[in-house]
Amino acid sequence: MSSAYIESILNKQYLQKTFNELASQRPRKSNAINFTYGTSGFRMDSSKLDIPLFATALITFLRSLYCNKFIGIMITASHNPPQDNGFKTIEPKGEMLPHSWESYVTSIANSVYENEYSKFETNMLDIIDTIFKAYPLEKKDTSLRIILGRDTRSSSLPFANFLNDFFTNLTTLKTENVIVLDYGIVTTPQLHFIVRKHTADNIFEQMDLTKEYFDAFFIPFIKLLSKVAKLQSFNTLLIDCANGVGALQLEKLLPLYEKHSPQLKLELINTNYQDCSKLNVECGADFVKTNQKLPGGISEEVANNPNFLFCSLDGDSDRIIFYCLTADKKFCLLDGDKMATLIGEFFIEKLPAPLLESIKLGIVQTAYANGSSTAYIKDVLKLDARCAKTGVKNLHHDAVENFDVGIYFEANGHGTVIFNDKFMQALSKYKLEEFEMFISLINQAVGDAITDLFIVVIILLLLELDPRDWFKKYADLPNTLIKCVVPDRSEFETFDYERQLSKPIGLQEMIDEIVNETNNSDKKNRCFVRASGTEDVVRIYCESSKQENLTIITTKVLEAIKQITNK
Ligand code: 16G
Ligand code: ZN
Repeated sequence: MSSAYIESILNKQYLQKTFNELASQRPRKSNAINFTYGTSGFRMDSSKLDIPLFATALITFLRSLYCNKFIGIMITASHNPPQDNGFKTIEPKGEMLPHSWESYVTSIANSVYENEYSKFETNMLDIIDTIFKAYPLEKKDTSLRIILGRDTRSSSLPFANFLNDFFTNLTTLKTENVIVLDYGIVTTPQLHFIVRKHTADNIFEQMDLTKEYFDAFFIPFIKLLSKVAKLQSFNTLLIDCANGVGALQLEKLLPLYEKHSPQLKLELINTNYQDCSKLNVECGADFVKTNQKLPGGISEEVANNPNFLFCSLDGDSDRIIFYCLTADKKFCLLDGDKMATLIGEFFIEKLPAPLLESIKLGIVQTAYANGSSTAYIKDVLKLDARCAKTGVKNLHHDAVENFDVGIYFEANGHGTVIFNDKFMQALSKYKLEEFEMFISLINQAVGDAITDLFIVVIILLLLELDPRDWFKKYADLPNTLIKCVVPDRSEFETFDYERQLSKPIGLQEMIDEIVNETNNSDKKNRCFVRASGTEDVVRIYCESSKQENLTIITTKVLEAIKQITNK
């Protein structure tokens, strides 16, 4: 396939007209935003997303033709405030867009801004040409296959409508060769599952795949729950749905769950997904993790009830945070680090020693993992702990490359477990029926709040572990995470998995000095600065064994950043 072929099936008049409409509303070059397709796609205030949507649509169109398979687009801004939105594409097997294509979609979004629109056509075709030079393809029976999904935000439906129109009009391919399936409001992990399923089973029409998704993970959950003799430490799980899509999906699941008369009660709060202005507001995984306190919507009586375990989903249900209160009302955060170590411990406990010795089992974290969790993994669990760059895609790749069983979690509650054929073959030699059922609870494709919920609940119940004892496994070092607005965050370049800065020149040396000045004999001070991929800020993370060091360090680092960036 060459660009000539693409041009022959591209409705250029429509492309031009669509662009003209968007371009007439775009800010002039001086006010232009530099769009970046990061690990979570494009994400920002929904009013600024027209051009990124256009770029995402065009790249998805090309990607679908190139792969000749279904490509998904998820419309969501996850845990961001209600006025934001975003898009990311999902590859045929449920993965994220390949790295090289991230730069194509970024340049399409920005080329629109950088040039007068009269030059646009040439530019766009230039990019398409570059893509097909880099990825030459023979012309074959091509069809356009797109799957759409969205969260509950008010801007999500108009964006989905734009995409439906765009794909229908963009190509001169015969109608039967243009398949756009709109799955409506789904969680991000559900859309990953749906795209994977269409690819694996060669399905061309829309089906009830959200039901299949639930069956895949919910049935083993129910079966494992029935194996728990008697609930020991908690009898109710209260799920904060962040007023998002998780509420809609779990409300469908709850009646099915109750039919099985399980011992464990599931209760939903913050379920008002119909009121878009409430999404992630004073609730949800990010709110709880950042503020280390209970979300809104929990009564005093429930908070004080020792039989409750709590958890919070985020706005698109791909991450989850657990928490509980001690008898003296201390808030116990059970975050991604705690989940990773819990799962590691469960594998160690349940797998026979010879099997464990024959496989590589390890945990992948990011620079944000609390130092105590990393020490616990290495010193107590005696497992390999690796660090990857922020963004689940990076952790996923690292886990696949380095482990037979790779547990990966970001501290913010985003993660899952992956295992390879070597492990599955080794496992099949032992008759571990219960463990095999446990394995089938895991959504290996992507971090998934709903399946992570099932995993954690089952582990706690099978190990008869009180959530408060889970919390006590290790004590987090005091830590803080703050934002700093800088003139240009792209000036901040990192190495060593984002733990150190190579640019702006001189800043890392200043940070090292600040960190060393206040270090105690335990040398546990740690501080790093990285540019956010989802907001126009840089983030400063700091931890220390002494709470009072945190303010001292971050104040000085903030000053150092100001000094360097104002030069
Ligand atoms: C995105 C990432 C998440 C990461 C966060 C960091 C995906 C699907 N999502 O939400 O994993 O923790 O960005 O945000 O990769 P930041 O770059 O603004 O700190
Ligand atoms: Zn999310």
